[in-house]
Amino acid sequence: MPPPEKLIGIIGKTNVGKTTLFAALTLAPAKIANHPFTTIEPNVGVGYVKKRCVHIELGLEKCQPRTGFCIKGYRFIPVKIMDVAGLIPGAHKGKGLGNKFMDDLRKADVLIHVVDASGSTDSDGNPVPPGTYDPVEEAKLIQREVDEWFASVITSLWDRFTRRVLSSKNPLDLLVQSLSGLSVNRYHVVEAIRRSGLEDKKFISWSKDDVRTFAINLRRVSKPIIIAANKIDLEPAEENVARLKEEFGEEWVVPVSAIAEYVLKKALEKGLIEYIPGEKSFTIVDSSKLSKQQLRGLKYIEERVLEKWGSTGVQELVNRAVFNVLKLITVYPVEDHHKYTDHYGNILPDAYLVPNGTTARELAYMIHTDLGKTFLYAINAKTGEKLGEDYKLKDNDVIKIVAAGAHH
Ligand SMILES: Nc1nc2c(ncn2[C@@H]2O[C@H](COP(=O)(O)OP(=O)(O)OP(=O)(O)O)[C@@H](O)[C@H]2O)c(=O)[nH]1
Ligand SMILES: [Mg+2]
Repeated sequence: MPPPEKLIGIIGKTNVGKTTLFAALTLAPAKIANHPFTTIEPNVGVGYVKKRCVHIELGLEKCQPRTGFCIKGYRFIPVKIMDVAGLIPGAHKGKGLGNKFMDDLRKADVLIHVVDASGSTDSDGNPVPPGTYDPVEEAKLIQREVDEWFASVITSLWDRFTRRVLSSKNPLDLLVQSLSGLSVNRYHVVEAIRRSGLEDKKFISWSKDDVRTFAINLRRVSKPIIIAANKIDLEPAEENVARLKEEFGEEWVVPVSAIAEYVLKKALEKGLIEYIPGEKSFTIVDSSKLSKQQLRGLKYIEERVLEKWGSTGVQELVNRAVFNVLKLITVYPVEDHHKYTDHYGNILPDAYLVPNGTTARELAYMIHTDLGKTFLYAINAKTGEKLGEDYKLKDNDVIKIVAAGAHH
C-alpha cells in the first residue's frame, strides 16, 4: 500500500477564512474534464503540493500521473486537508464546538493556523474595523488552547498507562501504543522525552508537571503549527505579517489571501484564465467573456495580492507544511528503470511523499507487502546503481525494487 497519507488540519477562530482556504486548496489546480470529486468527508478533501517534476530532470517529454497532475513541468501531488471546526478560547474545556474540534485534531499530522492578519475579526469572530484586533495575540491564544487540549488528553491517558507499565517489558513501546490514536509515532515520543529532559526518569516517577511538559513538547513535535496570515489584500495586513514573523519566526508564517486563490482557481476551472497555482500572474483567456464585475475582481487580485506579495501564498503554504515542517521527500517508484514506467507503460505514474530517512526496503513495503518481504535490492533508475535495503532514499529518487518471486 502507498505511504500513509499525511493529514493537514486547518485551525483558527471563527471567520478568519478557514473554509475559504480549504475550498481554495481542494479545487483542482487545472481545468480537466470530469475532475474527480475531491471531498472525502464533509470537511476532508484532497489538496496538492507543487514540485518540479522529475520527468524534466530526466529529459522526458511528459509523465503520466495516476494521482494528481503534472502541469508545465510541475508535479501536483495529493495530500489530505481537513477543515477543523472553528476554535474559541476555552474549547479544550468543551466550550463551543470544542469536542468536535478535538476529535478532528487528533488525526492531523501538521496544523495550518489561519489568522486574520488584517485584524478585522475579534476574538469571538465578530467583524471589527480592519487593524483593530491583534493577530499576534490571537495566534498565541490559539496555540495555548491547542497545548492545553493536548496536555489534558495526555494527562487523562497517563494513569491507565502507568498502571499497565508495571507489568510491561517495554515501557516505551507501551507509551507509543497508548498514544497511537493521536497520530503520534515513536520518533515523536522519543524526541518529546528528550526535549523535556526526562530521558533518565522512569515513567512511574514522572510528576504531574513532568507529564505536562512532555505533553506540550509532544504537541510541538507531533502537531507542529504553521501560521497562514490571511487577508493580505486588506491594508493593515502588511504590518501584522511582519509582527507575526518576528514573534514566530520567518519560516513559520506564510502571508496568504485565501479568497484570491479561490477566485483564481474558480476562474481556471471555468476556463476564463490561465493560471498555475503559486505563480505571480495569470492571463485572461478572452476578456469579452468576462463581466465588468469579474474583470474588477481579477484586477483587485492582481494589484492587491499578486503584484504586492508575489503570489496568493496558498500553494507556498501547503508546500511549506509538507516539505519544510514535515520534511517529506518525493520518490518515484517504477518497474522499468530504463523507461521509467510501471507494468502498463505509464511514465512515472506515482510520486510518493515519504519521511526523510525512509529506506529502500521500507519503500518496497509501501508499494506492496510482498515486495517488502521478498526484497533483494533496489536500483537507482537515474544512475543504474544497485542499492541495498538500508539505502536512505533521496529527494527525487526514481527507484525500481527487485524482489524474489514477487510479480509486479
Ligand atoms: N478580504 C479577504 N477576505 C477573506 C479572505 N479569505 C476569506 N475572507 C472572508 O472572510 C470571511 C470568513 O471566511 P470563512 O472562510 O467562512 O471563515 P471560517 O474561518 O471558515 O469561519 P467559521 O467556519 O465560521 O469558523 C468571509 O467573508 C470570506 O469571504 C481574504 O483573503 N481576504
Ligand atoms: Mg468555516
